[in-house]
Amino acid sequence: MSSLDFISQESAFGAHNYHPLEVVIERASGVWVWDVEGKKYLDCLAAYSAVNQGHCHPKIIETLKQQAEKCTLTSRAFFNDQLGPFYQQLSELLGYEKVLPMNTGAEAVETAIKAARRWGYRNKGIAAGQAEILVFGGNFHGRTTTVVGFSSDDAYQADFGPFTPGFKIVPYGDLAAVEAAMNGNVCAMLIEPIQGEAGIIIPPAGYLQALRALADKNNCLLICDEIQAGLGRTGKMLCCQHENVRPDLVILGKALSGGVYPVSAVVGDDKVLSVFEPGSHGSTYGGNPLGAACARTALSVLVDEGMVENSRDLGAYALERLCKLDSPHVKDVRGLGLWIGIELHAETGGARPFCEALRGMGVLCKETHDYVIRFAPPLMISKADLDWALEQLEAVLTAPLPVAK
Ligand code: IF1
Repeated sequence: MSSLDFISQESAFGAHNYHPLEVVIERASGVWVWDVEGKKYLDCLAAYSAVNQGHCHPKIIETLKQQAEKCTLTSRAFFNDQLGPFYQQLSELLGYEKVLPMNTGAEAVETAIKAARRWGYRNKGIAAGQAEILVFGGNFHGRTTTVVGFSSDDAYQADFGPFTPGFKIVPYGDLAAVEAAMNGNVCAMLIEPIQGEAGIIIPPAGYLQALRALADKNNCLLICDEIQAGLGRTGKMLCCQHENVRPDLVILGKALSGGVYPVSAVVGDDKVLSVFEPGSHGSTYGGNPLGAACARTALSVLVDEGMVENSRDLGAYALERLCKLDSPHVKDVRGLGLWIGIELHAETGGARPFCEALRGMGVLCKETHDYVIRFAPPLMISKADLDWALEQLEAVLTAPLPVAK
């Protein structure tokens, strides 16, 4: 079958909740992917940062194979010999006492919300049913009904209501708005340290530190959603470490398993995570030995192969080079580590035709929010491959407008 055959098959039998670029990937290795016709592309999306370690990292795949042949799922009705070592490795890596494993990012966000509310009732003494969580304009934390209920984007929530109450949206980056929204019922603030889906929006310097101070002053929790920003993407293990901020809860997903298997987690101290007693929360697949084994290797290769430092160094280099670009189409270039947003002027008509032109040249990027090209290759990319990708980007951005498809 050709690419077009696969695309029509998806369109005929699948719900149309996505609008992918027209490339049908068959095979992948490191930063490279190949389509069914054998054309090779450099992946500059990295599955929205789930393959920070590169596609099909040999060590992670080896772990996957070995564990798959031994034991894949026990449920949490029994112990397994992979979960404890995963807990210890992740706790020690991030400096927290406890880990609670889930599968998808959205489930881990839900877990953090439940933890924060219980902590609010049981430790802070909030009256029953009154707990509030502050969230931020432009947020993206997943697709469950509770989570889209506090989105500020109509596309994510139109006609999916009624929604879970207890969330208050404040503008991202505005400290005074947080202070104004603060009251005795607030049990937590839930924030992305950099907003990915919103267009790689970086808050003002010192903002996270100030939120940390506000959380302490008002006895509420600071919860960082590091599902996309964490695990090396911004050039630190966690994005909040750029400001030396230690959240009460850290939410991880995506790259936690290097893109081979869904593994997510909430990491925190006993003071919060001890609100869960047996029976109060769980998941059939959460903490399964296959996922736990993959996650251990995914974390090890991130550290052992210097991917976080590579993200920091090559990210700074790429940002500097893109900032210097003299392009009539570019309004702003921003980023941290290998996570760069190139915002185009409204007159260009949007980022999609640029991503399509790049696809033709062998570079896969994805637009976000119409005007931003998101550049986020796997963190193990070499300088030579990065240079090649940047040359293609520079060529597309300095040429006349690509024709919209
Ligand atoms: C899609 C976006 C990225 C996330 C943060 C939680 C989740 C995500 C900060 C939920 C997920 C994904 C979801 C995926 C595309 C992607 C995405 F464009 F939608 F927003 F990366 F930018 N917190 N982000 O970024 O994790 O439940 O999906 O495992 O929904 O199409 P999940």
